Amino acid sequence: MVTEDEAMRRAVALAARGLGTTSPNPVVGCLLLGPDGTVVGEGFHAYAGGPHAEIVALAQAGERARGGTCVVTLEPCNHTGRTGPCSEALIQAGLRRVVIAVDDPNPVASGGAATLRAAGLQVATGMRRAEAELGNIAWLTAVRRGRPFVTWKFAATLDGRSAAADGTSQWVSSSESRFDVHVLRSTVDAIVAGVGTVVADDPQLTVRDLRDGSLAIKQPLRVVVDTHGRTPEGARVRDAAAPTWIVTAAEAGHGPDGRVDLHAMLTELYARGIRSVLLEGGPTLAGAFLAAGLVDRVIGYVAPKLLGAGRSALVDAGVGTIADALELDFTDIAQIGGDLRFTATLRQK
Ligand code: AOF
Ligand code: ZN
Repeated sequence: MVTEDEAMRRAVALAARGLGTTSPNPVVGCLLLGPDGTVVGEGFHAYAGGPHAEIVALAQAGERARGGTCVVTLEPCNHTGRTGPCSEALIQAGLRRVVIAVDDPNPVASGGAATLRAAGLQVATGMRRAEAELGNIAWLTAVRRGRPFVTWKFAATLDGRSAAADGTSQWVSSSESRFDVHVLRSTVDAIVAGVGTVVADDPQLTVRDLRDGSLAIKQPLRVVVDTHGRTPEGARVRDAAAPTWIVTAAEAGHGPDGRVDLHAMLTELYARGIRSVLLEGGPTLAGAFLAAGLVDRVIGYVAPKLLGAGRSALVDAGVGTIADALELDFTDIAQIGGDLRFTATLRQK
């Protein structure tokens, strides 16, 4: 026997197992409780085009779901897309009650709750909503805004420097932090860097196992923001390890500053199915994203070092006076090796 609240907690945890592989679809977790309150089926959405979480759980439960309760992190879909409507499948399976954490913001698929109610099922929404929202934050934000969810990631010393006065920047953060970044990369659809970083550091921008250097099977799209097309022919971002899009202003259009139009670039990425991007590398590019209001979350690795002189982690974010400072809320703080990792979300202006 589990309570519905406990079942939802487990559904949110199950959903997270799809992180990094479901785009352009959401992560979804589902538990089915039989009439006596025992778990008779569970499932999560593993990849776009694959069965939805509810269908996986129903297949497991079979007849045992009849008269029971479906506990699901996202409103069941109501449309025939790559698969059939989950609302109908739940009705056919004879469920009595459906508990939902978050309403579906996708206009194509929403309406499942209404369909279920019309068929006489009890529907309750909002259980553990905040937790489920956080678990699906990239997809939900992307669908609501029509552009990918943007995380700016940086590494810096305690005094906010990401390179020393002579330009050296390797190993600002610990090996544990660098490993953590590869885990972070594995959860996003694209990694974005500026051409300045590509020219200066020649990063590969792939997801690797740092113990043996082997490449992960699924690689995010590499995106280089390169106004004038300066990416060197032999740059490692051009290798065959992952797909790459080199975005020039000629292709994406010019923004107000004469450089690549970042709004247009993100809109195009969304159209290509990208729901989350990790913005890495380039204090100038990060400043441009922030100034344009295009950063949703910041993850900073702060090393217990001081440099005094050196390059700032961030250059001009369009803030000239303290009243205009960009404001954030910390959502997580962790110790990674000897470093601190903070996660913070930007307040909407
Ligand atoms: C999922 N997995 O478990 C649920 C989803 O592309 P389709 O046809 O698979 O439909 C995707 C939409 O279905 C998705 O954007 C979301 O609105 C809804 N629910 N999607 O991929 C799931 N429950
Ligand atoms: Zn569905």
